[in-house]
Amino acid sequence: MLNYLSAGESHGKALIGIIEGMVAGLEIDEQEINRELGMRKKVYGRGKRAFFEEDKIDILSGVIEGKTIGSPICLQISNKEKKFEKETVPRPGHADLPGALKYDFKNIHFVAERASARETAMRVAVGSIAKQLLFEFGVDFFSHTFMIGGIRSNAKLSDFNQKTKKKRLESEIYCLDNETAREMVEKIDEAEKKGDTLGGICEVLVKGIPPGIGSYVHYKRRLDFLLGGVLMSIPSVKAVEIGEGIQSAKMFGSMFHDALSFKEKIERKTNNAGGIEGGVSNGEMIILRLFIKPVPTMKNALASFDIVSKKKRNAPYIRSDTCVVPAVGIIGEAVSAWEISCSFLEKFGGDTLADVKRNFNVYKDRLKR
Ligand code: EPS
Repeated sequence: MLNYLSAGESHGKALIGIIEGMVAGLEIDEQEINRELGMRKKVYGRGKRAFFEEDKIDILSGVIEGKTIGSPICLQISNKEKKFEKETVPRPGHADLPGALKYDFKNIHFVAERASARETAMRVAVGSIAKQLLFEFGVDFFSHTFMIGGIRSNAKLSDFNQKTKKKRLESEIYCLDNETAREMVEKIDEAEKKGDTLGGICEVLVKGIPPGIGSYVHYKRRLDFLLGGVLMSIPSVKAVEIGEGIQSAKMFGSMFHDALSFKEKIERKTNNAGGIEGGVSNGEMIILRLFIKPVPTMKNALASFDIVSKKKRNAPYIRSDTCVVPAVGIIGEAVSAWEISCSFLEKFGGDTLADVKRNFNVYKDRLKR
């Protein structure tokens, strides 16, 4: 069983992650972890904090001579900014008020310190290790910006490769459609000028997943339950779509479901199911769309009140991100990789990477037959 725990406040000393249950013998590419941390951090629309935090991974245990040894892997990302503030006015839409009521805090920053999306830096590092495991089995991940503030990309992907990944990096907001990318950037600038924020949609794609990951036999093992839950846990994500899930509500069954044929291998002409049927991967690309709300910290602040004096106040503003949509795509890849690797090891598990490969190959042979 693969498990992980994270700790750390947004302006504390560091973020910590501990992974337990990772196989021995997996080569860990530290530079790749740092590259993905950089992609989450430095993207158009992020605030000032993203530009001075270094977000560099420090592997404290579990990896020797570049390979996992089966013992817990402890990861650390140090914070540059370490200071705790005091605040008594909650931001509408943030965890501030429900968190303060729940834990009986007079200082709302005690909530914001952990509710902050800073925590997602560690999730990207942990997810990068999960991706490195799955990459050994031909599984790969990609995300791109699909919509920002109502401006929609025309890029519709049925596949991706290294060229697609390179093209994404040419866009400052990870949008593959140059024309709309420019309009999206202008829209972010407009929001920034108005002291406002913007949401949108990003798409996360997973290819190379064999059929049979996840299970219909118990609801907690369904891959759609696991992916839906983990993606909804990313701060600002308000809805998740799998395949053409939203359109399906308006369609006839005969239009929505992906007809099957067999010519040497199983084939489907469409992938409206988004790679998951009955909570089990079906061998097609997994298509996930994340609907992201505008972040609630705004210069153009909404009405609120002081939880101590009970007096009317505007919500506080110090600094914030204007739009986090492209960063959420990178986080979405990471958390999906984590959930899929848990289900993957549940099916093919072993103590070493070689054990898992042996189990995987036996299964692949059975599928061929
Ligand atoms: C965040 C507020 C901002 C963001 C932060 C998430 O930080 P600060 O309060 O220090 O200005 O930049 O995100 C990160 C630091 C990060 O690394 O993602 C919030 O309120 O969630």
